[in-house]
Formats: sequence, C-alpha cells, structure tokens
Amino acid sequence: MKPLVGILMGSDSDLEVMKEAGKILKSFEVPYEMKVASAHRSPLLVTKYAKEAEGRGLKVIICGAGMAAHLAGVVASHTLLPVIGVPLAGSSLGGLDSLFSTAQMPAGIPVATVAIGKAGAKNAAFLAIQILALNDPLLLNKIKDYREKKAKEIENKKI
Ligand code: RP5
Repeated sequence: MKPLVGILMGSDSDLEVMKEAGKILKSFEVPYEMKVASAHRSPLLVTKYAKEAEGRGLKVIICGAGMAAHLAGVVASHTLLPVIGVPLAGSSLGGLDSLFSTAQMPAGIPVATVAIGKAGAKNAAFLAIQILALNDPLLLNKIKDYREKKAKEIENKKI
C-alpha cells in the first residue's frame, strides 16, 4: 500500500526513538515510510522530499530531530501537508534545545510540536492517525476503541 505518513529523522541516531511512531502506525494499519534526511547535512534531499510528498500521496509528515532541530520547520516551509515535529533529546541540553527549535516557528508556517522523546514520537503517530481519521470512518472507530480500551485499563487498575 502507498504510504500515507512520512516519518523523517535528522540522523540514524534518532531511529531508536522515532521507530516508536512507526510501531503505533503499524498497529493501526496505517501505511508509512521512514527516511533519514538532515536539514543541514542533506538540505537538498529534505527539500525534494517535502516538495514531492503531497504528489506521492502522503497526507502527514512527522519529523524527528535533535539539537538545533530545524528539520520540521524546513519541511513545513516546502509543503502544505500537516507537519508534526518531534523534539529529540541527546544533547547536553536534554532536548530543551530541540523543543524550542521545533515549537518556536514564526507565524505562517506551523509545526505541530509534541513532547520530547518517545512519548512525543508516539503522540506524533496518534495525531497523524487522528488527522487521517477525519476522512476515514474505520480508522476513527479504531482510535475510539483504543481510547475506550485505555480508559478501561485505568479503571481496572488495582493498587
Ligand atoms: C540532528 O542532530 C539529528 O536529528 C540528531 O538528533 C542530532 C545528532 O545527530 P548525529 O550527530 O547523531 O548524526 O540533526
């Protein structure tokens, strides 16, 4: 199946965290692709990817990057698809640097920024699923079922 979600990351050192997004998408049977493309080390590749994404059928792009994390912002500047940014830790600033770099986009070019690290990677996938579910009743039911299951798990917790 053609991928609906593109997961980009600035380095293969980001894979350990960003694969969490892939796991969630897979569990909801949402086709996705993963690629390393760096806004500073391979800027032409990032530009090409972002410009061609919509034409290739992608609906949402998730970008994970650490340090001076401009990947999501650069991608967002080249496409009208929704872009979700995952700030990654790993630097001496623990991810605060990437959080600010990803979230603090000037007005007009939005990046939907999620939490730092694995929780953010997972939430990026959930947000992508919710965006896709706007036009996909089956996917909407799946996400509703998931939420109900999670709520029941909490209700049934014994401590
Ligand atoms: C960013 O710099 C990447 O997204 C990564 O999080 C960070 C460090 O990259 P490596 O030096 O590990 O390749 O561009």
